[in-house]
Amino acid sequence: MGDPGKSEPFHVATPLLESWALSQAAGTSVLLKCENVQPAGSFKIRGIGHFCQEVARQGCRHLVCPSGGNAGIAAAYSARRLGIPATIVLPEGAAPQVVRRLQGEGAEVQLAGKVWDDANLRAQELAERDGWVNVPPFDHPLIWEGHASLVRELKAALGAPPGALVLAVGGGGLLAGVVAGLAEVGWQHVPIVAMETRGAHSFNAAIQAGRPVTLPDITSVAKCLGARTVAARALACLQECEILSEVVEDAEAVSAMQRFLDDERMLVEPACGAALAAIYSGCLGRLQAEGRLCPSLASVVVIVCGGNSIDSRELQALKAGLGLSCV
Ligand code: PLV
Repeated sequence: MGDPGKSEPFHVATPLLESWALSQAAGTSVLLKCENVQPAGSFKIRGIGHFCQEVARQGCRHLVCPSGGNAGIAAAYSARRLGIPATIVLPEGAAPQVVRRLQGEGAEVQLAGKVWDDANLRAQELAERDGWVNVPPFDHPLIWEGHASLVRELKAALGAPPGALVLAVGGGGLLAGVVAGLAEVGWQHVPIVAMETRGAHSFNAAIQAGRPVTLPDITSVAKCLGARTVAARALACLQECEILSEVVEDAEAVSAMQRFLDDERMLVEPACGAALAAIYSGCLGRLQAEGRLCPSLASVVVIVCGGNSIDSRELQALKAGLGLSCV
């Protein structure tokens, strides 16, 4: 603790569990990569922990991180482990349990603007004004390098490549990290199903337009998928791997959260519900029927990205807001 020279990673190697219920729904073996059990509640600790350790080694004195929540918790957790002060900038309307968790990690919390992009501008100002190091939640090579560890764990657990990999896309950091990891282990032929919710679909919109697109607003409840513009690196990944971009409605993501809670007794954020909806809403089956994915997949890995901005009360409120109270 407090020794920036120490290089044990902050993330843990997560379980890879076959899900009976999701396998039934998909008609093929579904394996869950359980990033929800990471120390800071999501996969984010892989990349952000790595980034923070690197900048600490280079003498960083204060970290600032603009976040939808989970990147901030990963940064605050890393900062505490490294003995460096941290300021986390969240959009206004951030979940109170996230603010409490950040304060519990010893971080200072600032609220700025409506969406992540506003918080990002504020964090950049603070970094410039005060000489702090800005921790980018998704757009930095060290973040991708850290996330790539997830694929090394898959390789160690599975040996043979899965038939497909399902993940959620916000700013595209997880996608970029997974693509880097697939290249590293020689699995670049594994198709990736990249899930977003409508209203936070900046990756899909950019693909449709054939160029980077900035969404006018984030209207989805999956605020953690809400970077208005996806990282350029995420679009470059399209040249390196087979990536199938799919968009689900908020109601599909939220009912996937409820079904996952009942099936696996794990509660995740809407951002993660988007990935689970690939199975529960039948996207995977449709891609197979359309011939875009192999009709007989040996197995499918779903990255259960996790997330802290959720509790039982919030799940009820999300369902009520979407008219899903009876689900
Ligand atoms: N969340 C970022 C960006 O928010 C954050 O600040 O926490 N699943 C979960 C649970 C997440 O928290 C995020 C990103 C993603 C998926 C998407 O990851 P990305 O941005 O690397 O594509 C606005």
